[in-house]
Amino acid sequence: MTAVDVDQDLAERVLADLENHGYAVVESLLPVDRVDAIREELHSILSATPTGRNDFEGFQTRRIYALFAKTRVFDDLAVHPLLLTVLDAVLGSSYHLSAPTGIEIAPGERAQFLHTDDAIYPLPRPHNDVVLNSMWAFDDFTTDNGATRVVPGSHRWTDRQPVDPDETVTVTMPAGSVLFLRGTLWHGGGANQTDRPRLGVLLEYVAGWLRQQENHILAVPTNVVRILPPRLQELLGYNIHPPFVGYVDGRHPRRLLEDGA
Ligand SMILES: O=C(O)CCC(=O)C(=O)O
Repeated sequence: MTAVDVDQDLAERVLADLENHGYAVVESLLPVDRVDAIREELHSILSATPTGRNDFEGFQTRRIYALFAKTRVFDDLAVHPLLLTVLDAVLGSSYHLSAPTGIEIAPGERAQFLHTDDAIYPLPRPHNDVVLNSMWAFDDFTTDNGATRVVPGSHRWTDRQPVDPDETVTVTMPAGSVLFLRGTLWHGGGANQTDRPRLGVLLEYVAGWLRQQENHILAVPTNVVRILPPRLQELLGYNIHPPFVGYVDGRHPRRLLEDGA
Protein backbone atom coordinates (compact mmCIF):
# COMPACT_ATOMS: atom_id res chain seq x y z
CA MET A 1 0.00 0.00 0.00
CA THR A 2 1.34 3.47 -0.82
CA ALA A 3 0.20 6.97 0.08
CA VAL A 4 -1.94 7.02 -3.05
CA ASP A 5 -3.88 4.03 -1.70
CA VAL A 6 -5.15 5.98 1.29
CA ASP A 7 -8.91 6.16 1.42
CA GLN A 8 -9.16 9.95 1.42
CA ASP A 9 -12.78 9.95 2.59
CA LEU A 10 -11.81 7.79 5.53
CA ALA A 11 -8.82 10.01 6.37
CA GLU A 12 -11.03 13.09 6.24
CA ARG A 13 -13.60 11.47 8.52
CA VAL A 14 -10.85 10.56 11.01
CA LEU A 15 -9.49 14.11 10.93
CA ALA A 16 -12.97 15.58 11.40
CA ASP A 17 -13.61 13.31 14.41
CA LEU A 18 -10.21 14.24 15.88
CA GLU A 19 -11.07 17.91 15.43
CA ASN A 20 -14.57 17.64 16.88
CA HIS A 21 -14.20 15.00 19.57
CA GLY A 22 -10.44 14.55 20.08
CA TYR A 23 -10.57 10.88 19.06
CA ALA A 24 -11.59 8.74 16.10
CA VAL A 25 -12.23 5.03 15.57
CA VAL A 26 -11.68 3.01 12.41
CA GLU A 27 -13.26 -0.37 12.88
CA SER A 28 -11.79 -3.61 11.48
CA LEU A 29 -8.94 -1.97 9.58
CA LEU A 30 -6.89 -5.17 9.81
CA PRO A 31 -8.05 -8.54 8.45
CA VAL A 32 -8.76 -11.32 10.93
CA ASP A 33 -5.80 -13.50 9.88
CA ARG A 34 -3.40 -10.58 10.41
CA VAL A 35 -4.88 -9.87 13.83
CA ASP A 36 -4.53 -13.53 14.80
CA ALA A 37 -0.89 -13.65 13.67
CA ILE A 38 0.01 -10.48 15.57
CA ARG A 39 -1.80 -11.66 18.70
CA GLU A 40 0.10 -14.93 18.63
CA GLU A 41 3.43 -13.11 18.26
CA LEU A 42 2.60 -10.72 21.10
CA HIS A 43 1.55 -13.58 23.39
CA SER A 44 4.96 -15.14 22.94
CA ILE A 45 6.65 -11.85 23.91
CA LEU A 46 4.25 -11.36 26.81
CA SER A 47 5.24 -14.70 28.30
CA ALA A 48 8.59 -13.06 29.15
CA THR A 49 7.17 -9.66 30.10
CA PRO A 50 6.70 -8.58 33.74
CA THR A 51 3.59 -6.92 35.12
CA GLY A 52 3.52 -3.18 35.80
CA ARG A 53 5.27 -1.43 38.67
CA ASN A 54 2.86 1.38 39.51
CA ASP A 55 -0.73 2.64 39.14
CA PHE A 56 -0.07 4.07 35.70
CA GLU A 57 1.37 0.88 34.22
CA GLY A 58 -1.12 -1.25 36.17
CA PHE A 59 -0.11 -4.00 38.56
CA GLN A 60 -2.15 -6.56 36.56
CA THR A 61 -1.00 -5.22 33.20
CA ARG A 62 1.94 -6.28 31.05
CA ARG A 63 3.61 -3.67 28.88
CA ILE A 64 5.88 -4.52 25.99
CA TYR A 65 8.44 -1.75 25.67
CA ALA A 66 11.25 -1.64 23.06
CA LEU A 67 8.67 -3.05 20.69
CA PHE A 68 10.78 -2.66 17.55
CA ALA A 69 13.64 -4.57 19.15
CA LYS A 70 11.34 -7.51 19.87
CA THR A 71 9.15 -8.06 16.83
CA ARG A 72 8.83 -7.22 13.15
CA VAL A 73 5.01 -7.42 13.02
CA PHE A 74 4.56 -3.65 13.50
CA ASP A 75 7.05 -2.51 10.86
CA ASP A 76 4.30 -1.93 8.31
CA LEU A 77 1.66 -0.73 10.77
CA ALA A 78 3.96 2.02 12.08
CA VAL A 79 4.01 3.42 8.54
CA HIS A 80 0.44 2.53 7.63
CA PRO A 81 -0.69 5.00 4.93
CA LEU A 82 -3.81 6.05 6.85
CA LEU A 83 -1.81 6.61 10.01
CA LEU A 84 0.85 8.67 8.20
CA THR A 85 -1.83 10.73 6.45
CA VAL A 86 -3.44 11.53 9.80
CA LEU A 87 -0.03 12.25 11.37
CA ASP A 88 0.95 14.60 8.54
CA ALA A 89 -2.28 16.53 9.04
CA VAL A 90 -2.13 16.70 12.84
CA LEU A 91 1.62 17.00 13.59
CA GLY A 92 2.95 18.39 10.29
CA SER A 93 5.77 16.82 8.33
CA SER A 94 8.22 16.26 11.19
CA TYR A 95 7.48 13.62 13.84
CA HIS A 96 8.90 10.48 15.42
CA LEU A 97 7.63 7.34 17.09
CA SER A 98 7.48 8.16 20.77
CA ALA A 99 6.14 5.31 22.88
CA PRO A 100 5.19 2.18 20.95
CA THR A 101 3.86 -0.12 23.67
CA GLY A 102 2.02 -3.41 23.82
CA ILE A 103 -0.56 -3.38 26.63
CA GLU A 104 -2.22 -6.50 27.96
CA ILE A 105 -4.73 -5.71 30.70
CA ALA A 106 -5.34 -8.85 32.73
CA PRO A 107 -8.51 -9.86 34.61
CA GLY A 108 -8.87 -7.95 37.86
CA GLU A 109 -7.00 -4.85 36.68
CA ARG A 110 -8.43 -1.55 37.90
CA ALA A 111 -9.11 1.38 35.60
CA GLN A 112 -6.03 3.43 34.81
CA PHE A 113 -6.22 7.04 35.97
CA LEU A 114 -7.24 9.52 33.29
CA HIS A 115 -4.42 11.48 31.72
CA THR A 116 -3.38 13.32 28.57
CA ASP A 117 -0.45 11.90 26.63
CA ASP A 118 1.25 15.27 26.11
CA ALA A 119 1.16 16.17 29.84
CA ILE A 120 4.74 14.87 30.14
CA TYR A 121 5.89 17.94 28.22
CA PRO A 122 5.76 21.26 30.13
CA LEU A 123 3.55 23.08 27.66
CA PRO A 124 0.70 25.27 28.94
CA ARG A 125 -2.68 24.57 27.34
CA PRO A 126 -3.89 25.46 24.80
CA HIS A 127 -1.01 24.58 22.52
CA ASN A 128 -0.50 23.13 19.06
CA ASP A 129 -0.71 19.36 18.72
CA VAL A 130 2.60 17.75 19.63
CA VAL A 131 1.41 14.16 20.24
CA LEU A 132 -0.85 11.81 18.32
CA ASN A 133 -1.52 8.33 19.64
CA SER A 134 -3.11 5.28 18.05
CA MET A 135 -4.40 2.24 19.92
CA TRP A 136 -4.55 -0.95 17.83
CA ALA A 137 -6.92 -3.62 19.20
CA PHE A 138 -5.87 -7.28 19.05
CA ASP A 139 -8.81 -8.47 21.13
CA ASP A 140 -12.32 -7.12 20.97
CA PHE A 141 -12.36 -4.05 23.23
CA THR A 142 -15.51 -4.29 25.36
CA THR A 143 -17.10 -2.34 28.18
CA ASP A 144 -16.09 -5.06 30.63
CA ASN A 145 -12.60 -6.09 29.50
CA GLY A 146 -10.75 -2.78 29.80
CA ALA A 147 -11.51 -0.91 26.56
CA THR A 148 -9.93 2.53 26.49
CA ARG A 149 -12.06 5.27 28.06
CA VAL A 150 -12.05 8.79 26.62
CA VAL A 151 -13.51 12.14 27.60
CA PRO A 152 -15.00 13.47 24.35
CA GLY A 153 -14.16 17.11 23.65
CA SER A 154 -11.60 17.33 26.46
CA HIS A 155 -8.85 18.05 23.93
CA ARG A 156 -10.14 21.63 24.03
CA TRP A 157 -10.06 22.03 27.79
CA THR A 158 -7.53 24.48 29.14
CA ASP A 159 -8.11 24.65 32.87
CA ARG A 160 -10.03 21.68 34.19
CA GLN A 161 -9.73 17.96 34.80
CA PRO A 162 -12.43 15.36 34.08
CA VAL A 163 -14.66 13.81 36.68
CA ASP A 164 -14.04 10.08 36.45
CA PRO A 165 -16.14 8.08 35.57
CA ASP A 166 -19.03 10.50 34.92
CA GLU A 167 -17.50 12.14 31.87
CA THR A 168 -15.89 9.13 30.23
CA VAL A 169 -17.10 7.16 27.25
CA THR A 170 -15.83 3.60 26.77
CA VAL A 171 -14.56 3.03 23.24
CA THR A 172 -15.66 -0.47 22.30
CA MET A 173 -14.34 -1.85 19.01
CA PRO A 174 -13.67 -5.23 17.43
CA ALA A 175 -10.17 -6.70 17.19
CA GLY A 176 -8.36 -5.23 14.19
CA SER A 177 -9.70 -1.73 14.82
CA VAL A 178 -7.68 1.39 15.61
CA LEU A 179 -8.48 4.28 17.92
CA PHE A 180 -6.74 7.60 17.19
CA LEU A 181 -6.22 9.94 20.17
CA ARG A 182 -5.01 13.52 20.18
CA GLY A 183 -2.30 14.10 22.77
CA THR A 184 -4.51 16.70 24.46
CA LEU A 185 -7.42 14.29 25.04
CA TRP A 186 -8.12 12.94 28.54
CA HIS A 187 -8.31 9.15 28.45
CA GLY A 188 -7.19 5.99 30.23
CA GLY A 189 -7.32 2.20 30.10
CA GLY A 190 -10.41 0.56 31.54
CA ALA A 191 -10.91 -1.98 34.32
CA ASN A 192 -10.92 -5.61 33.23
CA GLN A 193 -13.86 -7.32 34.92
CA THR A 194 -13.78 -10.39 32.70
CA ASP A 195 -11.79 -13.61 32.98
CA ARG A 196 -9.74 -12.95 29.83
CA PRO A 197 -6.98 -10.41 29.10
CA ARG A 198 -7.40 -7.45 26.73
CA LEU A 199 -4.55 -6.87 24.28
CA GLY A 200 -3.82 -3.63 22.45
CA VAL A 201 -0.78 -1.80 21.11
CA LEU A 202 -0.16 1.93 21.31
CA LEU A 203 1.77 3.45 18.41
CA GLU A 204 2.36 6.96 19.73
CA TYR A 205 4.10 9.77 17.84
CA VAL A 206 5.56 13.09 18.89
CA ALA A 207 6.57 16.25 17.06
CA GLY A 208 10.11 16.06 15.68
CA TRP A 209 11.38 18.89 17.89
CA LEU A 210 10.44 17.13 21.15
CA ARG A 211 12.24 14.22 22.80
CA GLN A 212 10.72 10.77 22.14
CA GLN A 213 9.45 9.05 25.29
CA GLU A 214 11.46 5.89 24.61
CA ASN A 215 15.01 6.21 23.35
CA HIS A 216 14.80 3.93 20.31
CA ILE A 217 18.36 4.65 19.26
CA LEU A 218 19.43 2.76 22.38
CA ALA A 219 16.45 0.36 22.56
CA VAL A 220 16.68 -1.07 19.03
CA PRO A 221 20.08 -2.51 18.07
CA THR A 222 21.68 -0.84 15.06
CA ASN A 223 21.94 -4.13 13.14
CA VAL A 224 18.15 -4.44 13.45
CA VAL A 225 17.51 -0.83 12.40
CA ARG A 226 19.65 -1.37 9.28
CA ILE A 227 17.16 -3.90 7.86
CA LEU A 228 14.08 -1.71 8.44
CA PRO A 229 12.29 0.36 5.80
CA PRO A 230 13.87 3.85 5.55
CA ARG A 231 10.70 5.63 6.74
CA LEU A 232 10.62 3.47 9.86
CA GLN A 233 14.31 4.20 10.49
CA GLU A 234 13.46 7.88 10.35
CA LEU A 235 10.50 7.47 12.69
CA LEU A 236 12.66 5.65 15.23
CA GLY A 237 14.89 8.72 15.39
CA TYR A 238 17.38 8.41 12.54
CA ASN A 239 16.18 11.74 11.25
CA ILE A 240 16.48 15.45 11.82
CA HIS A 241 13.88 18.05 12.61
CA PRO A 242 14.69 20.79 10.10
CA PRO A 243 16.99 22.49 9.85
CA PHE A 244 19.33 20.29 11.92
CA VAL A 245 17.90 19.19 15.29
CA GLY A 246 19.26 15.68 15.89
CA TYR A 247 22.47 15.80 13.87
CA VAL A 248 25.39 13.47 14.67
CA ASP A 249 28.85 14.92 14.37
CA GLY A 250 27.43 17.53 12.00
CA ARG A 251 25.77 15.00 9.70
CA HIS A 252 22.34 13.42 9.14
CA PRO A 253 21.92 10.44 11.54
CA ARG A 254 20.98 8.10 8.67
CA ARG A 255 24.68 8.15 7.73
CA LEU A 256 25.27 5.95 10.81
CA LEU A 257 23.29 3.19 9.10
CA GLU A 258 25.34 3.17 5.94
CA ASP A 259 27.77 0.33 5.19
CA GLY A 260 31.07 0.86 6.94
CA ALA A 261 29.75 3.66 9.17
O1 LIG B 1 -4.63 0.60 27.57
C1 LIG B 1 -5.34 1.54 27.22
O2 LIG B 1 -6.48 1.40 26.76
C2 LIG B 1 -4.83 2.96 27.32
C3 LIG B 1 -3.48 3.05 27.97
C4 LIG B 1 -2.96 4.45 28.01
O3 LIG B 1 -3.62 5.40 27.73
C5 LIG B 1 -1.58 4.65 28.44
O4 LIG B 1 -0.97 3.77 29.04
O5 LIG B 1 -1.06 5.77 28.19
